[in-house]
Amino acid sequence: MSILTFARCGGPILSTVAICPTVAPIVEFLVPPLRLLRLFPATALAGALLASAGCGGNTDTSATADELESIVNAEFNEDPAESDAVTYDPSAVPAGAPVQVTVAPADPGGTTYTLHIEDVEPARDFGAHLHTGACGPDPADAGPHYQNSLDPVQPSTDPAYANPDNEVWLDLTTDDDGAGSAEATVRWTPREGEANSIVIHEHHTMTDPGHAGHAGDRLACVDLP
Ligand SMILES: [Cu+2]
Repeated sequence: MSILTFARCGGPILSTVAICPTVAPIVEFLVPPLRLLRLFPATALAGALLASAGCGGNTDTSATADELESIVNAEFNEDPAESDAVTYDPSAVPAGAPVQVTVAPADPGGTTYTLHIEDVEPARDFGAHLHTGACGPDPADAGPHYQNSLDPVQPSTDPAYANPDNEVWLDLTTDDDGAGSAEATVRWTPREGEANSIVIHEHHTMTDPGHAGHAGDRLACVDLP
């Protein structure tokens, strides 16, 4: 079983589509969720989206509304006091662009994260990770990546620790309309209070020794509940 999946072609739950192609038509119908979210209650829609992703035996990355641990729907703002989502680079992540993050339990004992952004810079790569600190006025406020097994050497650039099994990586590539999605499932649950944000970075995450986990400048940040 692939425990980590990236959605590289847009759409909120493409990795699940890859697992169960029979739900693809449903998913494509539901793909612009943030536009629908302006019309429908967020939790109900996310539940519907995620529930629609469940398909027979491959339900390890799906969740119903009841199973969602948290969901954040926000619009980026240049002032972190005004929103749960802050942009540090409005040319790439404009103020007003919507973002959705969901967190859900995944069997056995794991966690599934999804990230969906819209109206950001089209047709480009972004990196994204789970970070320890809350978003603040300074991009550095979100602190380092959350690691399940903490690298004794910080900042961590050792692929033995800075990898998508030990951290949560949500790299994505936006489509021509500026929308993009990613999903990642890890086999663990973060320690209480130690994982507080998703940071969106300049480019996809590097994996080579000395650079592993790095994805360039911090462009934006989303606070988790
Ligand atoms: Cu990061």
